[in-house]
Amino acid sequence: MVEAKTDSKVPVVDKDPFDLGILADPFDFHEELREAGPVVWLEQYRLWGLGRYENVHATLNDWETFCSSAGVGISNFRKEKPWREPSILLEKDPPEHTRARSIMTKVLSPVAVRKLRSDFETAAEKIVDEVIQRGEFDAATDLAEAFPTKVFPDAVGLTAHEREYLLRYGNIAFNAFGPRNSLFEASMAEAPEVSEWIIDKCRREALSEHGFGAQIFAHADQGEITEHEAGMLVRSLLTAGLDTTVNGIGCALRSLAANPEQWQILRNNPSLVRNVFDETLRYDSPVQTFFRTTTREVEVEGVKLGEGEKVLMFLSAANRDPRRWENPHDFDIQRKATGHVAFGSGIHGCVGQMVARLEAEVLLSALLKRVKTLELTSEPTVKLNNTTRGWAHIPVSVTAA
Ligand code: PQP
Repeated sequence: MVEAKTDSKVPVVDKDPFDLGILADPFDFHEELREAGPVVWLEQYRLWGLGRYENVHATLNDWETFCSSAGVGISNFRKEKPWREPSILLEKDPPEHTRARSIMTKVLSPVAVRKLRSDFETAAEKIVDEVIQRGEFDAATDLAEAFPTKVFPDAVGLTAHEREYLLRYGNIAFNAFGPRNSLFEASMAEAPEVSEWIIDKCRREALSEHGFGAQIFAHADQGEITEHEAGMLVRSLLTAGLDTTVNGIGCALRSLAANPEQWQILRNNPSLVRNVFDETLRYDSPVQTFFRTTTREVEVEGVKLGEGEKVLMFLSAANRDPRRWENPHDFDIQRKATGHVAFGSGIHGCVGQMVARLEAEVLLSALLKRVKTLELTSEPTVKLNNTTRGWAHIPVSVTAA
């Protein structure tokens, strides 16, 4: 526990950012946070919060002061035992991080990702054709879940696809970055069973000869990493690669269905499809928050932060900061949305973003080719998680083009 730091200058926010009601609809809370000040004291957890773009961006880009190796969730690994062996990518600082990162950069290179396109397109066309025949469907389960859970395990080289396990593991890992609330407890109850399954899938023998998994093990063969580290990087891929894209694609479909004029703009100009994804990530960021831990005493905007203290960065509040964005609460696929921090920034900036972008582009393009109108038939249902934002159900109807 951190000692009280309520400097009279520091705005205190009493609301719980991980309250289920706030997670379900966080936007008013984010506004409160940004307007309270550049640095706030979150009394509920006794740690620092950042909601403005400039400060979130600066913190992401100062890994020497705001480290990841004490965990990027609320738990401080220097004081509490992590729920699983820490990631050698996400939960490390240079120089260890640099070694893992350079391997992932190679494995997920533009050339490697480009090779996936035609398989992704075939899968997208099949899935989209099937839902269009039905006319009415659930865009969350039938598209946003169905597509990544088909193509991503193939790309990694998982031979047996138990999509349900992969989604459950992601849900556990992302809940585990948060506090011990009901979401955390429910997740942890199934962690032993699901973790056992995941660890088994991270073995060299469980992976096909082609795919990202085998590429990672090739670096172990070169002596750059150990066999165990290779398995840990496969675990990173499996943790990071599914829930994030499921939620990202779901948020894109929900935003388009809720804003039919944007769908029409996109139909008239399909080259906007990649921008749609950036605008989605800005507007409805699938990864809402990450933490850092201070490595030294540091002053931020006149506020003194002590050493070893947790800082909660609200990526999604930064992505709607009116100081950075015009009309931040409008979903506008024609705006310049790049520069958002939904993929992070700096040395931990999302190394898998090209795969995510490709998935979104291919699925939306397949839909765009075949669908004239996309409309909600009832209110979408939000999917609650301590870190991610997404939709459990998006009931829609479509008419064929
Ligand atoms: C959002 C790495 C990255 C990716 C890990 C790990 C877990 C999650 C993520 C989060 N992540 N995009 O375990 O190494």
